[in-house]
Amino acid sequence: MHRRTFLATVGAGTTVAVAGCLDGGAGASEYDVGMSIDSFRPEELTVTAGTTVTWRNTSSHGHTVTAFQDAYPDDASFFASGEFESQAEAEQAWESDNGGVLKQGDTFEHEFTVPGQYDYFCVPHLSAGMVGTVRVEPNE
Ligand SMILES: [Cu+2]
Repeated sequence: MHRRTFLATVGAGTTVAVAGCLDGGAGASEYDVGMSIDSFRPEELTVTAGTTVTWRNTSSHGHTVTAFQDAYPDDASFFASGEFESQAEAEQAWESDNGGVLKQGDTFEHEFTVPGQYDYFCVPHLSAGMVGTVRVEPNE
């Protein structure tokens, strides 16, 4: 009897956890840029300053979101999945152990505070033309 009670408690806890998962799943489906087998969708995105952009790997292939070095406004900073400090560092990390990879369903976020154009790419699929652009307009 004691054991049965214990199992029932676990069952109830599991039900709660699953419900929480479903809620999280719905929220996680919201993103700004998705990914196909070899492209960002959309390739170009325009937002206002202060916007946090969310990328989501909506494909089954591993990708990265990696800024092109210096292809962003002077006052802005480098950004990359894996939080690397530079394009070279991100590329080296990918070469060694797929550093910075976004697997299916993974997301990456970056807040754009400085107006201007930001060009980025996917390290393993640059040769396939997997590049993207975020344009940030002044927030007035
Ligand atoms: Cu890719």
